[in-house]
Amino acid sequence: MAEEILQGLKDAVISGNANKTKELVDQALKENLPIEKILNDGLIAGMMIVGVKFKNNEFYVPEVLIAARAMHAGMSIMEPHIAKAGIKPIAKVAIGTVKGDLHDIGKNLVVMMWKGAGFAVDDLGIDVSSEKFVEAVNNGASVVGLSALLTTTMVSMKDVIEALKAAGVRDKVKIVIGGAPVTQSYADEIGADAYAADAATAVDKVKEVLKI
Ligand code: B1M
Repeated sequence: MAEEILQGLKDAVISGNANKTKELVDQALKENLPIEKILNDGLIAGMMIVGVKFKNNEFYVPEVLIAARAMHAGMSIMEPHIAKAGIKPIAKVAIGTVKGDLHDIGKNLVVMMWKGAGFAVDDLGIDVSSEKFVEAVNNGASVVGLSALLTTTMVSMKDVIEALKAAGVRDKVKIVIGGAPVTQSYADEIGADAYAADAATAVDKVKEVLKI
């Protein structure tokens, strides 16, 4: 019975069926399934498969957005139970589109994937100044994600790294960068800890830099 509910939950997230997701979360709670199991083997497991399908071009942006909506629907029921159970997120991470850049579709996909993987995400939004990234680290983010879509704004990524150094917090945080014009060699050049080509890979990279 438990396995059936969890498999159904995974499938509901993958197919983006928000109503079914809510229904199955309710059922799982009624059956007293452990909160961590509902999260890890149901909702998060579903979102991880969405990430793999996205990476393999089996899913495109709309499917990911619909799956994330289903995941959110399930999470809204789970949140009070997670708080009561005292389950802590894997890590606190922050992300923003760098100064001067207003593109947020890719950044939002990374937010969804990171949330889907169990991270607490501080979404700083678009056109984010270096100071705001420093503030996020001072507020406990152990990873900072930087997104840029313009060749003219990707240079701000270097400014963020310099600002983190100047504030004396560079060694407290790992930096993951991404966005259409960004490359691994650019990450190496500016001293970022990792580059991710897509939102699903961004999950792998955070786990890699945090060694989890
Ligand atoms: Co803009 N735009 N845009 N635009 N826009 C591009 C990026 C452009 C390539 C179009 C073109 O000329 N062919 C071009 C950039 C050229 C360049 O610099 N090389 C461009 C330009 C020039 C501009 C303006 C300057 C246009 C103007 O006003 N003259 C202007 C700049 C505004 C500003 O930012 N200051 C501008 C404005 C806009 C809109 C506001 C109209 C709109 C943005 C709406 C929004 O985001 N809410 C827009 C859009 C939609 C685009 C295109 C069409 C689509 C971008 C997108 O959302 N892609 C884009 C052309 C294109 O790509 N075909 C274009 C889908 C998204 C899922 O992909 O963001 O790459 P992407 O994210 C991917 C990966 O890159 C990665 O994961 C995502 C998915 O897996 N990723 C990360 C992203 N961030 C990551 C972070 C990570 C890891 C992975 O870790 C932290």
